[in-house]
Amino acid sequence: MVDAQQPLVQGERSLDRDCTTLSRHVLQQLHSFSADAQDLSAIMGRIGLAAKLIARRLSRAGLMENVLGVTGDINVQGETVKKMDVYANEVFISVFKQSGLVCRLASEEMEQPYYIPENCPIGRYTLLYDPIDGSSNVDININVGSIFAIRQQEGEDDGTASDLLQNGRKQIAAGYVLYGPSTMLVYSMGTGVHAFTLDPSLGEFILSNENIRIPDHGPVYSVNEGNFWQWEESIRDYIRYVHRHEGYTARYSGALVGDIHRILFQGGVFLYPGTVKKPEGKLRLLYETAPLAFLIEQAGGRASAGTQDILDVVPNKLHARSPLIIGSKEDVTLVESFIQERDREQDERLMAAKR
Ligand code: FDP
Repeated sequence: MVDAQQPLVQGERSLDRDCTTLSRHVLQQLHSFSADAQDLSAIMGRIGLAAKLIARRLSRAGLMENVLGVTGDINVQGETVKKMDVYANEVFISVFKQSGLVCRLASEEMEQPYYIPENCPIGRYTLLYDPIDGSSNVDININVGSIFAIRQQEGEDDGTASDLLQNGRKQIAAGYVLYGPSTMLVYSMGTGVHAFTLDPSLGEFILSNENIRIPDHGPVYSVNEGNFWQWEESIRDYIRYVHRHEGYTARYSGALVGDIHRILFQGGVFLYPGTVKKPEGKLRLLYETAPLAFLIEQAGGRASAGTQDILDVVPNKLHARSPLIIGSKEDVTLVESFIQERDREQDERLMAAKR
């Protein structure tokens, strides 16, 4: 007879691990079975479902008609829309329709938030997401990602979702999905950072890394150096510094999620700085830089917009952009020191000119 109190010795650990699904893990993190905790657990479960649908389509994309390539449209950001962008955007909407969980979805692919009125009386949450991050990689079968954040609706919505224009510390949860050799979902609800790997045989995300800590320093610097000519001098100073010192190595995949994933586990820094013409850079605050900043801070790293922590930046519109310097604490601080140095020199010149 099996004694229920006695642990099963053989295979016990792997069985326990296989049972730690995403939804169960959220409830464990919240230490609660309250209605609120159940809702958040269900939201994460739905995000997991969206990830599985997207992963399934990506894995067969080369064999299917009308999956790869562009739609011919230009999105609200002025960027070419890929068929996978549209599909993935619709997947997130579909999984949250009639869920009673989320009242609004805001995404890179939609100018205005998508309202699900039937959910609104009960679902106080808004999902912000980038359905396919790194979409230039889609057509060549290289890793891409999805980024998400959950925020709570604050006050009445005036029809423009202006309550979303708040700093990143208001995020309740954030994370990303990496569609790589395996599909991984990494999330935080403000209690550490945890990674799940999709087990295709079970069709479930299973806990693979709990309480991930980013190293304080790492060798990787990840930046599109083709933009060197348009950067501020301070960023060029930093890049010249790494070129002249031993111990650095460059990695840049073209998908933010992949580059951040590497840095989360191995340390280093990712930069997408502003340029002289576009000081706010390319990446979007509400559904790209703020969710990743939330995650990396939870792992013990830092995320900066140059002179301010990303999580303190308040957007002035839904699709606002921000520069991003993110990763290991020491590496982000080093990049900031080059910015401070140039700012100080500029202040001194201004003072001298006034005298
Ligand atoms: P993409 O436009 O291909 O979706 O989200 C923006 C992003 O990719 C990031 O994933 C990626 O790091 C960056 O842009 C790549 O931009 P560059 O080609 O300008 O380097």
